[in-house]
Amino acid sequence: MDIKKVHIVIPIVMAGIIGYLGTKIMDIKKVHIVIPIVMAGIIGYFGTEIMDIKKVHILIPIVMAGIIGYLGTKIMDIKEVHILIPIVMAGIIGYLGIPHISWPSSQPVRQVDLDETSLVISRQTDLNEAFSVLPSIPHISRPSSQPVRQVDLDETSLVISRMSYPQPFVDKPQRTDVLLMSPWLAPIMWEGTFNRDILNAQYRQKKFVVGVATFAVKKYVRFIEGFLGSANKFFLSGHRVNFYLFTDHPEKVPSMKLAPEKSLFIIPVQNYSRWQDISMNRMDIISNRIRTHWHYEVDYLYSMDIDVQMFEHIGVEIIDTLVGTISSWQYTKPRDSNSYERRPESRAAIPSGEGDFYYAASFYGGSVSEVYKLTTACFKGVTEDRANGIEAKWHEESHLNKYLLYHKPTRLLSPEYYWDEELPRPQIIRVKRLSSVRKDLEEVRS
Ligand code: UD2
Repeated sequence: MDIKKVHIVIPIVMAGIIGYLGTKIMDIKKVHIVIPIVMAGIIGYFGTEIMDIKKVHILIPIVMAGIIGYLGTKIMDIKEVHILIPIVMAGIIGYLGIPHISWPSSQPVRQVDLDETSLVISRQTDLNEAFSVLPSIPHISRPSSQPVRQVDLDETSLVISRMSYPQPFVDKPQRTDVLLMSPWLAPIMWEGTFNRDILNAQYRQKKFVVGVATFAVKKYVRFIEGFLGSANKFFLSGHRVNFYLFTDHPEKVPSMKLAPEKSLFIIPVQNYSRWQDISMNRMDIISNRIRTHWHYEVDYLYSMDIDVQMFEHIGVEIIDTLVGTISSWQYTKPRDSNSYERRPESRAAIPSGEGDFYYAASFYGGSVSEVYKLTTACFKGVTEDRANGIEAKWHEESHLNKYLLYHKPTRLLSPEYYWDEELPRPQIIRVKRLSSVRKDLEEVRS
């Protein structure tokens, strides 16, 4: 039963009966007050007992019904109208009830992590015990018998030490030439919009460990040195980072001295004859590795292409729950002319007229659990496409774009964080933090 719709239907049907009774059978004007009140009481009762609607919904239909009855007896005295007025009023009653009820959203607003179910149950027991000692006071809302979260009240608050830095002013935005916030209020990282010293001071206390997953399969081993050398210097400098390098040629990984807070883990991986499969299977490998290892090893995880180099600091401003990078190729294109997969047969399809930014698969990440959900969902799409004999336009990048459209990133990295070397740099790109390495595609993928 769709409980919400029934809330409109019941009063309309009831009101129809009221009107009918009023005009055809009883023809006693006073009854027009009594019957709708009784009926409305029933509606309200059903509303509160069955449908989880607030008590005020008893009051609204009763008052409305009183007005209906009054109008019927005192003012109009036209029997036919008794059908119409209660129906309209009942429609209003139903409509008033709706905003208080949560409608099932067409877009998921919360993703339930099935692995957390057992945790929720144990928290419920604790809370119930704690509240059972309180006296029963009827007019005070008691906590739901099903608590949905538990806040650790004993957690030590993070205090950052006194620092000297330029004062921020609300009427002096740091940048006026670029979008600083998405429509869902996710900040977009641009040079000149944040103070890295403040961020570092906050971040250091949290002692997070960040993982970076990158792949160097077949001829892409040639990019390892440039990637690791620059990442060692510029990627989360001074913070703990584990680089996880997947390769089919572990023996070709150059020996490199990394900063003390950085570690390199080399993980053998098979190769595939098609470069597209190497790229797409990254999603599956990352998802599996999170479940078996990374879940216990790192707090945040980022996936990065290997054929890149870093030229400026990429710091803790990239840390958030779900992070996407806006593609340097398509950051000004209208949504209908960029590279989304639009064929409805593909699981990566985004309907025409939809789309926020075009995200690059070369750099995305977030908390380990969010990246797990993302990679699992994207690879499921890849697998279903394979079974249906279709491959998305830009492979796993298309699936990533679909995912990030319906699971909005909590933070966005501007194209500074992946600038394609082939493009001329416009003024708004004040720094090129990370850039692709020029390559002969045919040669390197052969
Ligand atoms: C785009 C995406 C890339 C991926 C690809 C899929 C950007 C900037 N990059 O890059 O993330 O979605 O399209 O079409 O949006 N690899 C190997 N060996 C190979 C081939 C690939 O190790 O033989 C790995 C390597 O880590 C590489 C990554 O896969 O960085 C992506 O491949 P690519 O860089 O050749 O793909 P590209 O430049 O078309």
